Amino acid sequence: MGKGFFISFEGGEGAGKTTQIKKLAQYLESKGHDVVTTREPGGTPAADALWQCFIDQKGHEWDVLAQTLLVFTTRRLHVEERLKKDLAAGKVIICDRFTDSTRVYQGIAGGLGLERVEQIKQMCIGDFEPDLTFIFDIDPKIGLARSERRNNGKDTFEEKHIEFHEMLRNGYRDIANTHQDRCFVIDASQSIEAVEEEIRDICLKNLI
Ligand code: T5A
Repeated sequence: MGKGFFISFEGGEGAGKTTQIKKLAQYLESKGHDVVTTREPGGTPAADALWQCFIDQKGHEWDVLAQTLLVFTTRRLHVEERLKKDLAAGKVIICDRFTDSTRVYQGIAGGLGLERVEQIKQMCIGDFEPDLTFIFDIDPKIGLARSERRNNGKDTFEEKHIEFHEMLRNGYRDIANTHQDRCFVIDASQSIEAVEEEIRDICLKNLI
């Protein structure tokens, strides 16, 4: 049993995270790593069910503090019931979104403020952070168009005005600057193959 490694993927809507998570998981498995993939909000049956409550309220938006408390409730369950155990078992965890999503969606674009997010975070999961974070940077118009083509519809945050999505993009760039020790900004407008290669290179230098 050794200490594992925790990788998170972050970015605005339709940036290509899910696509690349599958590819990276396969690649790392081929190199002999014990890999688990997961996502937030959710990651355990109870956390998934709690997030589904929020999704089901479409049309009656929760205020930003309620959203933040909800995502940190689901995150605490995810960390305590799953992620800490996987790390203790020496696994490589690849997670689609983590606390940086809350910093950006609720703290910055949602207006709650980063200080409030950090206070709630400390209370719920302490200093638990990824070892490595990929931030997918893309013009939101391109990301939203990708999501729409795939979904045939918009979800809760996708239907927000374009300025909201620009705030997300700038927020993620700020997070990358503040957390340079773990964050790598990826140009997500490149081809799927080019993004894949860039991510592998960074993993080779930082993990393998
Ligand atoms: N949220 C989440 C909060 O508000 N606070 C929080 O704390 C957390 C954790 C989650 C929502 O919850 C919010 C943020 C989100 O709004 P979600 O459905 O998981 O909702 O949303 P996303 O994470 O944005 O998932 P998406 O599936 O929309 O985006 P992905 O995963 O970034 O994109 P992906 O890989 O599915 O690709 C989208 C399409 O583009 C194509 C793919 O084939 C696919 O069709 N594609 C490319 N096309 C061209 N070139 C490339 N390089 C491409 N890469 C992918």
